[in-house]
Amino acid sequence: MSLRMSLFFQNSASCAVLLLLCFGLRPSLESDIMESHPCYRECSSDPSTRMTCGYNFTLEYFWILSKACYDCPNVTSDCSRYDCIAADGVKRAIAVVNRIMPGPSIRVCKGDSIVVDVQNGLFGEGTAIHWHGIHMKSTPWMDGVPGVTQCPIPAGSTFRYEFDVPVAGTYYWHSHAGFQRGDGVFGSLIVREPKDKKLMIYDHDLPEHEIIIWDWLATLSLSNFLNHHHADGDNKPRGVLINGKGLPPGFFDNFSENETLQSSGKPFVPLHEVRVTQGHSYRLRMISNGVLNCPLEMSIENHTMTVIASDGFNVNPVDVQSLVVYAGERWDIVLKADQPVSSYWIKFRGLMDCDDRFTSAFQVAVLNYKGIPLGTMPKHSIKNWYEASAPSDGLQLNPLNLAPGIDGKYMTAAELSSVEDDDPEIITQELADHQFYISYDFNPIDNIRFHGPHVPLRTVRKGFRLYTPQLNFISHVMPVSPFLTQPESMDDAQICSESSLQVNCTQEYCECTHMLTVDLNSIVELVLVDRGYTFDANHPFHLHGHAFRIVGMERLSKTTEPNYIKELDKLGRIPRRRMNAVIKDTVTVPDGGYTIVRFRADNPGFWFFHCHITYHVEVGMGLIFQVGNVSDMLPAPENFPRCGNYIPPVANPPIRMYEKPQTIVPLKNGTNPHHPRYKVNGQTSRKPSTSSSAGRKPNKSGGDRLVSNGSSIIICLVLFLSDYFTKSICR
Ligand SMILES: [Cu+2]
Repeated sequence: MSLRMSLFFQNSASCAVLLLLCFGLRPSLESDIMESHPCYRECSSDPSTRMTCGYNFTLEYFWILSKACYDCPNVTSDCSRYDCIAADGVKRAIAVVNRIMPGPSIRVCKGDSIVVDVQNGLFGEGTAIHWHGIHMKSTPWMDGVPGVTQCPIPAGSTFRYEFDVPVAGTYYWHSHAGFQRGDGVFGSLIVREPKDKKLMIYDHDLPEHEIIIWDWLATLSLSNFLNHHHADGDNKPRGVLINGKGLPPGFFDNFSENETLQSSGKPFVPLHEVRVTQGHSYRLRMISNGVLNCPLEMSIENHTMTVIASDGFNVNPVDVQSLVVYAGERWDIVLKADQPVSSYWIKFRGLMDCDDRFTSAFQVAVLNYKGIPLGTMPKHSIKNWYEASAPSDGLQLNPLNLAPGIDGKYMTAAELSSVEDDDPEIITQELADHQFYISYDFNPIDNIRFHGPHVPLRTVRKGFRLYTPQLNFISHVMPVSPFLTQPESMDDAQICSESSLQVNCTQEYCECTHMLTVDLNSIVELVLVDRGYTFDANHPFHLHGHAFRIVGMERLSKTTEPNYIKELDKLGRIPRRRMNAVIKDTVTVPDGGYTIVRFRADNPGFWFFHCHITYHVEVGMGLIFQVGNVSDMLPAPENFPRCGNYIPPVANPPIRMYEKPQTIVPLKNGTNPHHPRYKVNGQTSRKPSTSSSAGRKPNKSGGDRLVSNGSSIIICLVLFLSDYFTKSICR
């Protein structure tokens, strides 16, 4: 293309953007705006071209279909207005950055520096941003984990993140505080490198082909979490979003058999559209911001996908028909536009808590070839979870709860081959320097946070029973002061691990700051065991500060125990992969099986390791790795924000009133007066209600005795007298 031609096209694009702006509309793709950042450019190997790339993030609570959306989705163009977040067209509260969802994309070149000023505009709530997959080797205090690498950024204040990106790959950023990630605080972070035309098996690597997928609730996550953990609310995602767009759950419920998306005339928010030119090939960068237990099975109608990288590390390309993506994973795929010019569905089907036993959550995006008008959709509709399934005859990568070895139909992540150089010691060393068995399940234990002495697990009905996901029967609690930047505040009494605890945590609830310590530069092996007794959940584990090699994966049975695996290992029956083991930073474990990972602990600091399901990590399904001694770690910058408890000594010991502990030990199943036994499904004998249980306390014998106290007597007296006088006066 001549320079004049290219300028013409650039100017045409600018004119189009200008016209849209005149009408208060955003360009059709968010990427059209973000592409204008000077750091999104052709990458060069010349070090002098490195840039420092600046971004401003403003966090705030916001609303789907706010007034900025005018008449969206009835007027489709209104959905593209500035500040309009339309999502799937279902109103709810959200937390977002710069009033877009996903938040701003960061697109830079390998070797650049990134500076992000995060302004916390959330109401009275702290935050921190984690740069998922970036190892922060020279700036460990920028990892963005409150309590581990920094203090929460207080509401109203601004924190500047500054770090380098020495390794190219597909990453993403997200809030690591509370449930903000699930409510919209996340975005892509893509580090490109100079094109090596000999190695490239695709023609284009475009911003519009970054695709973030996640499961979506009907309300703010916190509200849903509280209902699930303190009452009988469920924890099932209602829907799925693709780059923040999608059809609402139940959209097709009243459709007749022949009715389609187009023929119905029913308004909906425009779907995410991937555009390609026939004969060209494209790198799609898939990012999962998975929130709850909802792995997503992805497939593209009539197209084979070639998987070339995961979590930022290249693999020997594999052709697959479908791919299962777990929370926190990234997958890079080459899509060849080798089909007739037309419109095709990109299908996402929810598994586990999103499957047809629960919410049947699914979503679609559109693949449109050039020549097909923008906004066109395939003539047939994908109307339900079953129609969103992947073709059954092709290879599926990263399947749910399956072991390696099912040739031709399934391929686990462990069976991929890395094309990165091997670290000889990680691969060939027979025994790692440190080996940790990390097993987990949902434990039926009286977690004092949700099953305190007044509502022990065994006394409440099924819908109210909450089983606790723990690592080695320990619930991790974040330190109040970050270990990395305030190591002097570390309180040994709060730190524990399986080996240091003196109590039987299988019987008693154990919570502490769960920490494992390893020597700097040692080889660490983690044997992750999903014991698999309670629920068929799936827990994707993410390691900060390092990537690991997957050297083993197996499903032994429906359930398993770490001791059994240890015995098998002694007998030499737990093999480790020696060559080309795939490198990742997020991995899942088959239920009733194990995944073994190895990494070189070469990044001194404190690094979080955790399940990437928000509800699980927030109740303690994580732990901290201390890599090296504190003296090995880089000191945080001067004036780095500090935090912690303020409990100064007082001159005279304060006198406090403590509640008398309740003895409810003799309570039998179903005899808790707050939760009398009753059947669900319309056969209710007596539902617990706030009014009937108010004023009742369990007595020592476990009976259901009405107790009065002084205040209730006074209230009754006031009501009686006011009633008496009202009636007297009115008569
Ligand atoms: Cu989990």
